Amino acid sequence: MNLDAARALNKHAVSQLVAVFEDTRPAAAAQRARVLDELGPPSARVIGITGTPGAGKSSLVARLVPAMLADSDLSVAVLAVDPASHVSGGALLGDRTRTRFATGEKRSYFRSQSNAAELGGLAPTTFQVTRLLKRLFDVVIVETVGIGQSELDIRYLADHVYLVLQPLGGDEIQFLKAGIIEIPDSFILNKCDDPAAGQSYYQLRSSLSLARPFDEELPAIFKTSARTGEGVDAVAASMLEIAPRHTDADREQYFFGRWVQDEWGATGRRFCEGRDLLAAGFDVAQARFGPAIVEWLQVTNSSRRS
Ligand SMILES: Nc1nc2c(ncn2[C@@H]2O[C@H](COP(=O)(O)OP(=O)(O)O)[C@@H](O)[C@H]2O)c(=O)[nH]1
Ligand SMILES: [Mg+2]
Repeated sequence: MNLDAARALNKHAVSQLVAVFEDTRPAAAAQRARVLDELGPPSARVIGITGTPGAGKSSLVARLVPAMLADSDLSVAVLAVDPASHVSGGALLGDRTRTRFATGEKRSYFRSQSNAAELGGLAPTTFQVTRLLKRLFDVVIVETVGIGQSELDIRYLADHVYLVLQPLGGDEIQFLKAGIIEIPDSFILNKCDDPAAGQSYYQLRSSLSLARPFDEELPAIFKTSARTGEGVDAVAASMLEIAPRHTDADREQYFFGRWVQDEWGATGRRFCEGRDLLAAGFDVAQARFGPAIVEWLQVTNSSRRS
């Protein structure tokens, strides 16, 4: 495990570390704790890019990263969480972003994850990998389809969430249904090279004021074309100014709860009640959870029998 090479953003060294953060075996938790300890506190902002498949997220990210690199001396990592199909579509969509990256550029890094376990949203290890990338890069972009529970996940994961929409030939209702209500912090109307984009922009604005009647200010709506590059610089500039939203402790609390739910269900939630499991840190809590809950169940069962 070469931490110095990873700190210097050597792609192979970074990928080796990423594998440790994607490793779901209990033993990996202790290794993660050591790596995080060595790397020190995170400093990156996490940017979420969500939207239905086909809206143009990957194409946009492939344009945004070079724009951010050109406008700053920051480093940027992209974590693309592809919809389930590891057989066909997913990997290809990831490759679309990858191939448009200048692969020789040291300051950028691309990784894709498939989220076979869930419909849309984040892969179970997405949070883990961002914990690492936030300590190596200045900006971490997470591309994901956002549906249901995962929309809340991305809000906890990211300091700012952009929802990418494409022009819809239709009315305000379609934008309302496209999930514009609460989660996104900003909107990107992509494919503005499409003649329908002008009308869609006004419909999106009016659906937003309908959906958020209590907001003092409507969130930003950017207009872009990943095809022509129009509007990309404005989005990139806004991304470089994002402020932190959650503390790492809040994030760990939230994603620990998600992990317990996924792995142990209702029994796990009950075991957590009234226990400060995170006091010893996220990774230690994860490593100890299995043995601790088994012991608790044994004690509970034997006291019930006696
Ligand atoms: N006309 C037009 N097509 C676009 C634009 N951005 C993406 N596309 C196309 O839309 C399709 C889906 O793009 P992709 O980036 O994979 O979308 P994702 O599923 O949201 O990541 C591809 O065929 C792209 O070439 C755009 O700004 N204008
Ligand atoms: Mg994509």
